[in-house]
Amino acid sequence: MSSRAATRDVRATTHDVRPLTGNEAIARGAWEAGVTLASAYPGTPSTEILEALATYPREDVHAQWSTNEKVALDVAIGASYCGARALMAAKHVGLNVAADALLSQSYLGVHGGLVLAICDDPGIHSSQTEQDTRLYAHLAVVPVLEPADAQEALEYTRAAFELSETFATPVIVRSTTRLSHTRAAVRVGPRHTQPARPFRDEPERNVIMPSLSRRQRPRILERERQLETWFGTTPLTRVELDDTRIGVITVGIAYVYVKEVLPTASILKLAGSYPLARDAIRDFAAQVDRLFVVEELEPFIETEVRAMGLAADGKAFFTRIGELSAENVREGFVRAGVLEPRAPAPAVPFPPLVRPPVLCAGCPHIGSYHALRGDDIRVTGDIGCYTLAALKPLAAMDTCVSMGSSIGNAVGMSLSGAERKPIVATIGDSTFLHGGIPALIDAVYNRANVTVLLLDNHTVAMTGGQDHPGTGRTLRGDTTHQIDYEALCRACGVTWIRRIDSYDLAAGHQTLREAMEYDGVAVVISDRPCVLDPVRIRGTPFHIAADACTACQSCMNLGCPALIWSDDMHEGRHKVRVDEALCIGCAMCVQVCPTDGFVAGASGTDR
Ligand SMILES: Cc1ncc(C[n+]2csc(CCOP(=O)(O)OP(=O)(O)O)c2C)c(N)n1
Repeated sequence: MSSRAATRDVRATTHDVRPLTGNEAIARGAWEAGVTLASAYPGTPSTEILEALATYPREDVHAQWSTNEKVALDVAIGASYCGARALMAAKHVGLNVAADALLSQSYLGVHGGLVLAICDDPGIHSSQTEQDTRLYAHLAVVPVLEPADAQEALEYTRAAFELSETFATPVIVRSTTRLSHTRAAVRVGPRHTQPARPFRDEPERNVIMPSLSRRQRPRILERERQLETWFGTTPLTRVELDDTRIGVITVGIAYVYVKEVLPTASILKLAGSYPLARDAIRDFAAQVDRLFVVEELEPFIETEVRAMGLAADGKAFFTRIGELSAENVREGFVRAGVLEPRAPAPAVPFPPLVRPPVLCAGCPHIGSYHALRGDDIRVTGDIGCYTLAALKPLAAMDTCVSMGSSIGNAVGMSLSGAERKPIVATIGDSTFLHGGIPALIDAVYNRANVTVLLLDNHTVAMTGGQDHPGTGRTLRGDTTHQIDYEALCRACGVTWIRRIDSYDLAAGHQTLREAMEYDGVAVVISDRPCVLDPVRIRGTPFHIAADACTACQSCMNLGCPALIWSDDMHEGRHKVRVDEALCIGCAMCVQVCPTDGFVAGASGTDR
């Protein structure tokens, strides 16, 4: 969905049914609950929550991209302080960034309902790590609700705001990739506007300090106890008693797989994993002969159930790595002796082709990293489309840790005295604004000798092309202040700053060498819009003139997917040809071809 989709009337005055993804349903639930502020930093699989909220009327909800997840949560907390219902959304690793604020807020409590929609990525489809957000819920002593499908995503989000205000606590609604991105028929309802709850002018409750936290610590543990009772009695937690030989405790999307695989088993479907509804679990366990826990990722419930002295099986049969599925849950029950093995599925006649991830044809990052190829430079990388430059043939990135790490890593390399090569930190525009700026200040402050290559493609390409402060447009497409990177870097204390065109390979090469010779922090801004966003760029394609290719294969070092092997050979080596459907005419290949073989225009035009 485009973040700049025109606002249409998405309100419903009566109940009706709509096809919504889990993320759209979370947005809907928040809107129905009367949310008036929502903030997020994009990240798969959570991005569409805010994009969906931005399609609701402006007068209902202020929806914004924040510069990072901690800022997003702080913004939501600010709204909550003023009595507004507020939503913050992030992917699981985004909660790492926001965790500091979350833990404090748990102690402070909330005024207006405060809900965090956190989407985990089991299977690491598009993330740095595999993490189970439920562990954060426990750490922060805040409840976590785990919907199983899009309908529940809506209802649980609505309930989360009530829960938040009833118990004065932030509430996490946890989704996972499969739920966030699956579309289903969802019954929607009208919006419930909330009465104003003015700011409580009580600094002794609003300002965190040791005396407050010491006072609050026993209170939040009492809140935990009360929430445990709520989780055991809410209709969102339900027992489906059937064949009592097998009882399964499950939560979230795992419930759907259990139902598919064991339709007649007895099930305790929990509304969430923390605080755990222990009384409901004890009652359920007493009614079944053999107890299983089926949950995605960590043995979070299982460990607690065992600690309660109940015999239960879980991760011995159901994987702790990656996503659950109907297939692997079925296999687990086969291994546990509950189900008979099925005849193996017929083999697929030909296996699907493995397609390694590649940068797009004409991606400006290709030019930037082409200038950094070779063994004579140490290159730290960061998170974004450009992380793919670590792969062959560019192979121009040595390290990558987490968002914003590239500059700090480079500072450490420089100041350790253990690295002799010039050090270049490479970082995308959104990532720079997210977490790179403090590290740049650190580099200048501590007199590191590093070059920072800022890859300005004017968008958050990795997550589908969102706006950020460098684009000068908001989530709703309004024009706003646009960050001036040169002025920003200068304000951080950088004096050596150059701007290059990412497609100009010679200039990139030359400027980066000069930057590396500079003694101190140098910044090179590599500037070209992403070829997909905000509009798909389609220039005149190139082709290779007949017999011009000598199979030197220099152009193949670009890793541009529009350059493909030809069946024609020259001196035993494959020649190259252009996939004209992919080529956007960036002309980077033209600059590396020693025989000037590339010709503008579709093939056949030179014959
Ligand atoms: C903590 C965290 N938040 C969000 C993400 C999702 N994410 C991955 S890369 C990225 C930013 C990419 O934008 P940019 O740095 O501009 O590089 P581009 O992809 O445009 O090349 C985001 C938001 C993440 N991986 N980790």
